[in-house]
Formats: sequence, C-alpha cells, structure tokens
Amino acid sequence: MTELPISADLIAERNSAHAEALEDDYAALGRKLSRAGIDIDAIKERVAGFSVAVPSWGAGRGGTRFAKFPIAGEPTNIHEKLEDCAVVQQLSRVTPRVSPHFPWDKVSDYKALREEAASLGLGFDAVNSNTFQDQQGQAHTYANGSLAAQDSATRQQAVDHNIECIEIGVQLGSTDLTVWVGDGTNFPGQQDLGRSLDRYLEAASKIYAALPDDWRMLLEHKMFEPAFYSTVISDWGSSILAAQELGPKAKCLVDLGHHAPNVNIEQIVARLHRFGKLGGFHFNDSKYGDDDLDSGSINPHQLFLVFNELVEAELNPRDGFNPSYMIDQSHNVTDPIESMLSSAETITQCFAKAQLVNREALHEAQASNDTMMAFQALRRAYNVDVAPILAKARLEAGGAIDVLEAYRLSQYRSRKAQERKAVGLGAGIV
Ligand code: LRH
Ligand code: MN
Repeated sequence: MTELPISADLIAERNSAHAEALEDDYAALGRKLSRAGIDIDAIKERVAGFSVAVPSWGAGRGGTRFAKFPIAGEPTNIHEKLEDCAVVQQLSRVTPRVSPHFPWDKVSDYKALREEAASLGLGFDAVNSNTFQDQQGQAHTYANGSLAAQDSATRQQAVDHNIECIEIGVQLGSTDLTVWVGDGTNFPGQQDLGRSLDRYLEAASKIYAALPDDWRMLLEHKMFEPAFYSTVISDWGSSILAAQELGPKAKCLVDLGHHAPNVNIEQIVARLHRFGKLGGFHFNDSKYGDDDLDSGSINPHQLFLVFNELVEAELNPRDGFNPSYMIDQSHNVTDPIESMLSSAETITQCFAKAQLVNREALHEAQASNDTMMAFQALRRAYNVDVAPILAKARLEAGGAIDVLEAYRLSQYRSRKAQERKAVGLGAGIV
C-alpha cells in the first residue's frame, strides 16, 4: 500500500483530541437506544459494512453551461482524481470504490491503473459510458442521438463504445456498466417517439449481448437535459420496460436529480425493487432540475425515506438485493473533496437512521391504520443524531473522527496547488 495522502500522525493526533467527547456521546446515545431496545454496537456494525462509490468526475470542479470556476490544485487527470478520492476514503472509510467515466478517464494501461488505485486503498465500481459528447476525430456525431440515432452507423458507434467500456471495466474489476443517454428531441415531431425507443432497444440489446455473465447493465433514466421536449429513457417506466425487454442482467439506476420536482422517488425505489429491477443509485440533491447538488443538502428527509425503502427491500428480497450506491454530483462552488466527505457522511447518516426504525411498530401501525404511530415510527428514527455511531465506526476503521477538520489541517489542497498544473477556464460538467 502506497503511503496515503494525509499524514496518519495528523489523523491520530486529532482523533485523540476528540476521543473522550466521542466516547461520552456514544455512551449517551447507547443508553438512549437501549431504552428503545436497540443495540448501538449492532447499528455500528451495519454502518461499518456500508459504503458508497465516489465519481471520478466529482473530484474536479463542475460547472454549468454558463461557466466553470476551477480551484487551484484540482485534479487534471485520472491519477490525480484517484489521489483525491483516496483522501475521501482515508478520512471517511466509507468510499472504497471509484466510478470511472470514459473517455474522460482513458489511459493506456488499465491493469496498471487498477494496481495504482489498489495501492491507494481503492477499487472501481460501475463504469460509465459517454455518448452524450463528441470526441476529436469521431466518425459519427451524437448531435442527433446515439443509441436511438436515426443513422445506424451512429448507433453502432455508440454500441462499440459501450462494449469498449465493458472491456475496460473487466480489466478494472468492475461488474456494472451504467448507460445514460441524453438522446431526445427539442421540438414536437422532431423524432417519432415510438420508433426512437425501438432503435434504442435494438442497439442496447447488442450491448447487453456483450455483457460477461457476472455483469449488469444499469439503465439511467432522466426526465430532460440535454433534450428539452422528449427524452428516450425519460422516467422509471421507460427504464423498467426497457430493462425487462433486454433481460435479467439489465437493471434500473435511480439518479435522484432526474425527476420532476416533488416526484415520490422512494416509491419509485419500492416499485423497481418489487419487480427485481433495482440496480443502483446516483446520490445527489436538487431543488429545481438536475442540479447535482450535495446529497441531502436540500432534502435530507427524502434521502432518509429512500433508505427506509431500501431497508424494507433488503428484508423482502426480490431477484436478489444488490443495489450499487454511487455519488453523482457537480461541485461548482465547494472544494470537491469537502463535498464528497460531507455527502458520504450525510448518505451514511440516512442509512444509519433507517436502521433505527422500529419495523415491528411500523408494520403494526400500518396494519391497524394507525397513521400517526406509523409516521412516528419513521420520524423518531429520523430525529436521532447518529453522528457518534458514524464517527466511532470511522475511528475503528482508521479514519478521522472529524473528517473536515483533519482535511483542512492537512493543507492537502494548497499542497496540490503547488504540485499540479492549473486547470483552464471553461464551462460544462468537467
Ligand atoms: C447525467 C448523469 C449521468 C452521468 C453524468 C455525469 O445527468 O447523471 O449519470 O454520466 O451525469
Ligand atoms: Mn447520474
């Protein structure tokens, strides 16, 4: 294992400064939970087993169509992105995998990249294809779509790219391919809404046929953007029908930002699970569109309710319960490492709170139409401050009790600002 990016002495010194307060908080919470018949150490073990992948593209500053404002010392290639993701894992101990995106993370030697990541304590999660941008020298433009394009050569080009991503993923040790396509229209009549889906399914079935036995294809739906009148895979309905059409290795990925405001996303989770098609998540938050804000920063209660459905799903498995948990955010105004540390904490908090729900009381209240006590079963769990449990699990796993304090005291970013070349001004997501 390479020497990790943050000094272990610094982490140890700060942890010893916080240890007594943490023990006190943990003991107090332990007494509170045991009065409710809950063993705090059992919850801590559940938390210790939880993890969420970070997006390679989340290590750099993100932007909008208007502008992107880089920060000094931000990563300029996958090697520097892995180093930054290793900082998040070293301090949080809940983000041991990186989800890469191609061709943004393209290198010549993926075996070496896998070893490099492993030396930083990291593995790879789902690989993401990209047929929503044209690359230099590309034969066929994706301006009129990719997997759903009218032009069969363009569709085949998109299929070939996805198959190349699978081949790369096999070398990286991944077992999932995430397929999001922005294909759609901006004008009524621009494309036939039925035949567009048929072309998508025909092309996607060729990608499906190339999946190794132990792989899954995760279909990511999105209501709009970059298309603003229709999108081929616009909602969970289109996604689940496409996944059922493709076969058992095709599942649905829920990006929390890809729905109309106020859509009941936790019910979509329950529905996808019911039909054995819940494949994974892109966690983020939003107030208006696909804002890609930090998870739980706008609506932490919704994130809790999603995890509440995931606990129920795990208790009632359908076709196996193995959703991939990944963060997908655009860090436009914060230090990306701080946002990933904060988001990993919030996601893990919602997972932990969902473990605290008294399922027996909830199900009894539901069975007897005792609406208030059913709601209270969820709300009482949501109101518990689980921070001591997360910090204890982190400490025992070698992480930092106060992740942001340790990160800032390490002066990691200012050190990288000395080492790394400056990122140019620009616009867009990366
Ligand atoms: C599309 C999306 C998709 C990624 C991209 C970076 O909005 O959520 O998951 O490929 O963001
Ligand atoms: Mn996404």
